[in-house]
Amino acid sequence: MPRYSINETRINQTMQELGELGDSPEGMLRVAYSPEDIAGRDYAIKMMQEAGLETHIDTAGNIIGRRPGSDDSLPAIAMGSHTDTVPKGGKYDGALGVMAAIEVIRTLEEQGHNTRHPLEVIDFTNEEGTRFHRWLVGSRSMSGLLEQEDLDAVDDDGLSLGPCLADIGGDISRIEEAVRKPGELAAYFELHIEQGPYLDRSGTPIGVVTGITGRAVFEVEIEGKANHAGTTPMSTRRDALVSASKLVLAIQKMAAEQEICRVSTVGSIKAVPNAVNVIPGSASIGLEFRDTDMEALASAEQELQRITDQAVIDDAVDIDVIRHRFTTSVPITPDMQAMVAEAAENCGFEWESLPSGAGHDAQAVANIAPVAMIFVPSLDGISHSKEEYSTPQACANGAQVLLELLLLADDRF
Ligand code: HGY
Ligand code: MN
Ligand code: MN
Repeated sequence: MPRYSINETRINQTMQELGELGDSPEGMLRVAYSPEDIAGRDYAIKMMQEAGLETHIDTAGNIIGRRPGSDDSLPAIAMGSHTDTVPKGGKYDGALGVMAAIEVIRTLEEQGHNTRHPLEVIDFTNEEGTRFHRWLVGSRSMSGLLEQEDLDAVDDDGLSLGPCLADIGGDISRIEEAVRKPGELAAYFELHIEQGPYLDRSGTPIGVVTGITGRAVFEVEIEGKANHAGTTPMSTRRDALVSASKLVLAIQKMAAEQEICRVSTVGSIKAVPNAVNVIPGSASIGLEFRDTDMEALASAEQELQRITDQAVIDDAVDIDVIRHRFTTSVPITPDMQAMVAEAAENCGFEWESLPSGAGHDAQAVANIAPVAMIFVPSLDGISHSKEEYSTPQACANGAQVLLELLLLADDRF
């Protein structure tokens, strides 16, 4: 039996209320640093304060709510995730981890339970990386993993990170102040929806995450020759979009048929001047590879270079491959996995172990603290879409296990 029970109605109410902020008929629009994101952040701060947390925003824009422990000399145990979403995303990705962490604090308050460790609830900013093609910005800032390229990044519409950070209470000129050293946090726990089909298919209520995937993000820019669509013979064309389209299929084959890495995705494509009667003079595709094995990502990068070199010859185009970002895969230690499993069992839940195909803030925080992740099922495995859904019971189950995990860690660390 769990020591305390979270309030199932309340956690689902806060999920509902947060889900209304930035909602649209096409899905959630809380893209990092946008007015919609700021509305979601303001709500998270309000809920943290109502739970009695002392809140502040660090120079990287992360929202941190803190509850003192009976022994404040101990490092804090942190829980959290992110409230920013992909464009037209879902209501549960990230949001559940932040709202459940607040629900845990509220339950401890109601029970008058003082933990030994100070506790923190963290809403990390720009986890998705929709802005600037750089993800985990808040958690990498806190974990000392930010690079100069992150600070220099300019968005598709020419905006740089500095003013965006200022809009959410951060300060790029002092961003290094957000860095926390190993030892400052005793542990970090993240509850998250699985975003894949496995728990939903097996009917298992709780996932014990064994590791978090690595990821390699690229942009490929193709230069051909713009020309008249009506008068230019097919044999003389240097069509950048045709070359890009062949690359899209070749990149899909790398995972689907050659099995070079676990998944490969081309998520964006642009043609210039994007007019039906002009042969596209230039085109670009945004793509990513994922695998828990970093060797596989290195092989994928080599194959990408090979197929683009071949395209230069075959299609008489010029090609530039831009390497945006490599994120290292992170294993969750066996003892942290065992503690999640024990928490699930104490709550009376079946559990199963599985890796995360999605990236998470926990993989950055792992650089400075022991981490553990809890998954709950995503209906039909859908995520990053307005169809994303986890049942109220799944959300409550996850929050319950998060509370139990926190109490186990507070006793043992
Ligand atoms: O893209 C991801 O894996 C995560 O949802 N940000
Ligand atoms: Mn997420
Ligand atoms: Mn996501």
